[in-house]
Amino acid sequence: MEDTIVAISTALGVGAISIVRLSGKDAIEIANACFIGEDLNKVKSHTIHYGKIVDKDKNIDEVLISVMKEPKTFTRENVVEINCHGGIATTQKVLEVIIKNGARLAEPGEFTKRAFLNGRIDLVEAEAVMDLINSKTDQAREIAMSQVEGEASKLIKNLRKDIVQIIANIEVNIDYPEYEDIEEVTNNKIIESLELIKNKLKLIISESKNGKLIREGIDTIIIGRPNVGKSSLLNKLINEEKAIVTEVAGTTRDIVEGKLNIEGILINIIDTAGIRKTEDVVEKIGVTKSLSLIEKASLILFVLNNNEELSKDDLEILDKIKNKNHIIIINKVDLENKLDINKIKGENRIFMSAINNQGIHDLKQEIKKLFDIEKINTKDFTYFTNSRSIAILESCFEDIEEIENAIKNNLPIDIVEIDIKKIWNKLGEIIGETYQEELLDQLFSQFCLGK
Ligand SMILES: Nc1nc2c(ncn2[C@@H]2O[C@H](COP(=O)(O)OP(=O)(O)OP(=O)(O)O)[C@@H](O)[C@H]2O)c(=O)[nH]1
Ligand SMILES: [Mg+2]
Repeated sequence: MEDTIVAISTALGVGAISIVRLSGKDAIEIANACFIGEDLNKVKSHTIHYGKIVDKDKNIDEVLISVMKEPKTFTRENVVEINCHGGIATTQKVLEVIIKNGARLAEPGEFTKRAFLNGRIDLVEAEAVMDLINSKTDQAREIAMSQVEGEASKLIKNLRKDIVQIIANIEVNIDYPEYEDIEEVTNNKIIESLELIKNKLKLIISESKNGKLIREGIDTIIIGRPNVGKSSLLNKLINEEKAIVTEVAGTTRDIVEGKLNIEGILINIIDTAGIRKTEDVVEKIGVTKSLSLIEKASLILFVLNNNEELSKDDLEILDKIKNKNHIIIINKVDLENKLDINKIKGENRIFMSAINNQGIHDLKQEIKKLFDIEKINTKDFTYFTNSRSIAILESCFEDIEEIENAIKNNLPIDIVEIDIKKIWNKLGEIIGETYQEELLDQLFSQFCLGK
């Protein structure tokens, strides 16, 4: 990290002000070399200065420069921020001049990567910086912010402390096996402590999954046979005539997407082609797409027509979705009942008449209940939102179960100890105490340039 990096840190486009940011040992010197105003090498840290950026004898822009000396900066290196006039040409030109004077163009996320490598933030906090930038709802922003502030990392640090405690107990007992039944006592104690850790993990995992929903939204798909009213339902939910509705079966052939917000939780909703056996080439592709989307969705809204008898197709779909989050919607209740409702097992049933706006409110309530949206909303936001952390937590949970079994099967305690240490290491990966270079590259490359 010897070199000094530079990037445009604001969005590229026309705006009142843009910021060109430098970080590194020579940041102040490089900025000073193309600045007319005060001698930046001599100014106090965390001060701001008016002057001009020049390219040899040519004035480029009138600017305000902030000088922040290490270590109290975002990267823990010398940081200079040049506030120049916005607009693509000026900002680019200032960047060019800085590069000419010896800085290197930063890679995406390199500022944050340096903050991590210099120990100012851990990996969870670094990832949360990205989440913060990408937040689309207030809830998402709050979760990200709590991670930036290190609340989530604290959970991991505490779990690691618990594990160290177990290891310490094992070692004491290995070193001083004074009592005959020491082994049994130790084993019971370890299992007890592991159970506690397992419960904590379980809670963090389930809350993290909810947190992920808040950040990314609940991917929801509307399925059902042709003409049951799927597109009508989509339109009512999003309050917009987005999907075409006609009395012709097979109207929707491709997917139609919409978004709605239930008490701050984003629902990404997809209307699909009605599922039926068809010879129409285009419709066939649509049907295949509908079926494949079932696998990926977090919530399935299965629409049936109250005015038609239950068909074999319906039963097939019901079977397909039985193990997934789903709500069964019996639409067209304004028409005569021909559907044998008793044949449909399952609790989540909503009676609806999309045409009369009946049942839409109930459906939203049901979604709220299914995903515990109320609970999500009133919680303090301390959990993990990225899949990487969640996957590691899940694998630690499984490891603990295996260790418990091993202990019950009388595996020697020193081997158990090694496995417990492995969990300690794995948890370290979440916060970046132990990491691999490739992981860092992959992670930070997802950042935007200049962050
Ligand atoms: N009576 C009555 N008609 C409805 C209701 N909901 C939808 N319809 C009508 O049913 C027909 C089909 O509605 P769509 O929303 O296009 O149905 P779809 O499931 O999207 O159909 P495909 O795209 O062909 O699969 C239209 O004529 C709607 O006006 C309802 O609650 N009651
Ligand atoms: Mg449709």
